[in-house]
Amino acid sequence: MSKSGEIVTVFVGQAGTQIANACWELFCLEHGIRPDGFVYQGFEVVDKSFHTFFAPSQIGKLTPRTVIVDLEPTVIDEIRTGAYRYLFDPSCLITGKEDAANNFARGYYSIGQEAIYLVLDRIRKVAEACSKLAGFIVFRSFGGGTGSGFTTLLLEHLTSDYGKRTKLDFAVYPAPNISTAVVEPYNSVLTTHGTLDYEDCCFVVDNEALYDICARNLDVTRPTYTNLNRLMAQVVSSITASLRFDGAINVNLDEFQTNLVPYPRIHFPLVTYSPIATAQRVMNTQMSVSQITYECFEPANQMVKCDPRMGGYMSCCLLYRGDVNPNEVNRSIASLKGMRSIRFVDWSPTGFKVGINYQPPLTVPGGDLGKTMRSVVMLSNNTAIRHAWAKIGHKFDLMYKKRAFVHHYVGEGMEEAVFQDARDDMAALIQDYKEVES
Ligand SMILES: Nc1nc2c(ncn2[C@@H]2O[C@H](COP(=O)(O)OP(=O)(O)OP(=O)(O)O)[C@@H](O)[C@H]2O)c(=O)[nH]1
Ligand SMILES: [Mg+2]
Repeated sequence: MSKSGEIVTVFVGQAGTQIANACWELFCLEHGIRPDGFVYQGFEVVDKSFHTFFAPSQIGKLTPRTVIVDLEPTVIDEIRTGAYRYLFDPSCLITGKEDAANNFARGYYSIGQEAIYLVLDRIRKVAEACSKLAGFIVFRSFGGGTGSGFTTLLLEHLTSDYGKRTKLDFAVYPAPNISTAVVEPYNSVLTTHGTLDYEDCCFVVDNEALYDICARNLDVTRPTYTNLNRLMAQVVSSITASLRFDGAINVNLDEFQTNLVPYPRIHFPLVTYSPIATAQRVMNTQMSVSQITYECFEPANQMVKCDPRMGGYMSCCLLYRGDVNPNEVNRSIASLKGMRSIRFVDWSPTGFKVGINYQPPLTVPGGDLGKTMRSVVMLSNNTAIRHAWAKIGHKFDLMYKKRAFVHHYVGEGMEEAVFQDARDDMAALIQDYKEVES
């Protein structure tokens, strides 16, 4: 995505909507914007880069360039009555009457088909208000019927309507301990198959990983979605910081993508964020550049549970924020390169790509994260992520062997053959990863 272009964000389903709450809360804070869309008095706006995410009106009201959609009303109704109700353009909060009932086929075929043209129309309105649309970022769960099915339908349409404009995807990977439906493995495999050719890059975030990080690093014993989403918003903020802030070594997302995606299908970078610590711990620990960089290679800090030492790195991007000295970054990387646990695949040089944004990260009042002077998000393409696909494929197989729950999908207009096609595609994806590894 080019730095000057605007980004239209689309949040889909319950997970998408609730992640929207956390993201816009944080973005508003970072850019000095009040919940009603006006800039805080006394906040001096020097850098207008954030107009990529917010559309300014003539009287100075800033409106997110966003569309939030759910096939049922209750989750979005909370925005309509909540503290941020004046922030959004009401016509961009779209709800239907009936959800997809955890069923990909309802989100993609029956219920989804009824809603898609209205949603595309609203997205068109937001896109036409951009001077130079760079692309779209979509947020959703893999497991929900709307998140999986409707997003698949949407990405297909966005591809045919907007051609080669960049499409990024933040997707919540289902975790058994907090997942809400037994059919989530079906939905996940169906949507991965359905969107593989229609998105440029997909950042997978595993709810179980978020949950464990909240419990372990942030002393939240029983994390709620709000805890998980705020952590996720922090990650999203760091990844998109270069699009919203001017900065010195401010490499744009386009360049990162070029480095991160060696083949079109191998587009699922592993995300790691550091530091993730409470205010208490932040006060007592020195979070140096080398320390936070090193922590990115700690598997427990990853947003997807898999062991990078079981695979090979194809590329590695480090996006820093705050008080970060480029020389220190170079020194940290040099010492990492000597470590045996960090193995690159044979055909890829041990290239690290670095971006630095001098605005320090912010944290929301009442949140779990302690405020730090600096932070880093690492995006690495590591072949070990195939184990996450294998895990979900295995769960799919257990149910599909018995044809369990299949009739719900067929009843909504899906042909049974789609199950096998989707599963085969996932097997092919895993095979693709194996091939690039050796
Ligand atoms: N991180 C996170 N995960 C969520 C949130 N809400 C739901 N999930 C996860 O998303 C999956 C369920 O999908 P939802 O997003 O609720 O479903 P939906 O897209 O609204 O689809 P339907 O309700 O089936 O129409 C489960 O794996 C949940 O654990 C949330 O706010 N944050
Ligand atoms: Mg729902």
